[in-house]
Amino acid sequence: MFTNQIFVDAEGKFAYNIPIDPSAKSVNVELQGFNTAGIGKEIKSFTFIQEGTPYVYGSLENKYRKMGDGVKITLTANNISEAKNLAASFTFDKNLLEVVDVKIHPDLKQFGNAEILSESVSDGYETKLNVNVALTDGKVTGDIPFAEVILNVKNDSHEIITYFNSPTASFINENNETTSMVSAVAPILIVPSYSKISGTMAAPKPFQRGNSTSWNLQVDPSQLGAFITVKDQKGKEYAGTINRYAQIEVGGLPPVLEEMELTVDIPGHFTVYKPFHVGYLDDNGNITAHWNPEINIEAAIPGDVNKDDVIDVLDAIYLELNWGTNERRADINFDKMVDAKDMKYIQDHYLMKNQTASTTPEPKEIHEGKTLEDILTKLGLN
Ligand SMILES: [Ca+2]
Ligand SMILES: [Ca+2]
Repeated sequence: MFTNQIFVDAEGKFAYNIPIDPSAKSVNVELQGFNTAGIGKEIKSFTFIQEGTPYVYGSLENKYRKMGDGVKITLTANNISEAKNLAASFTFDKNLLEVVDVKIHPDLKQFGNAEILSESVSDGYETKLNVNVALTDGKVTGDIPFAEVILNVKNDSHEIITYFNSPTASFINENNETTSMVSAVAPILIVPSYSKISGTMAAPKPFQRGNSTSWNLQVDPSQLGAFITVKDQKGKEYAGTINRYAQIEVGGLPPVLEEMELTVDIPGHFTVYKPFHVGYLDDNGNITAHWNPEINIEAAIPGDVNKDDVIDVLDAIYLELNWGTNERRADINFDKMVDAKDMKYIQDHYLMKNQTASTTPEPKEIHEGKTLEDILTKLGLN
């Protein structure tokens, strides 16, 4: 359930009555803080339970973590009585976090010897961690931290708020009676170390389906020979990828505020140059990396086979030179044959300049006495 926004007063204070169903065993409440521009990364999570209810809470040593950092979660059982065995489990996104170690909490030793069993099972997008602590010669009553879980933030973790889901917990007393407990684990706020951009590339004309502008599903954009690159202000280049679904992605970008430029280079087409910004200043004035998933690429215009940002007689000459071959650079529609279909794209966009390029040469209508008409005549296309 989402509520409307709550506005703070001039002193940053607010009041809000949280509706809680008295029959619910636990109620999770989350408050997220944003400034008026919608920017914010503050989040507070609360779990409300009936007073005296046995529960397990997973607390974090530090809720802000960077990529590559360790995450220490302390599992504490509360309001338990004469427990000989404590169990807890929760799940998390396996692409963001990995298990490093699971240990008995040192505070448990005062109640006697203990053994710990842990198991992590990955399935789909999730890893499920099961933790089981057995006191071999004692029992515990009240509130006690019983286990420490050490995780690691993976290097491609761009989810700012990372949740632990499906928490379960229980304890077994000396009469072998099992009591299930309410459980919650605090979310981590991941501070990315580098930025990432992603988006979708629109289908260039030769790869469109019928009369629509969407991709012909027979075409695999990852097999077109496209080069995806980002260049930063220092001229350093970062290679990206394009997948089967025309989604582009470039990661590992430096956390900077300056403009960077994305280049999408498909053989036979105008290269698409797209300037973008991805870093931002956080509330404390620190330059912060993040993931911008909305860097979408317009459809590249077909016809520039020699990649000089204009479509002119030089492109027609290059086709003529490679006529009847499968030369990739001249095979605009990627059907493994340089023929009239490819020449048609040059004719359709003749003398066009690449609108996304900062500078372009003047298109040439004649080269060494040869015009497009001469070439078309020679190839029997007129
Ligand atoms: Ca050209
Ligand atoms: Ca072709």
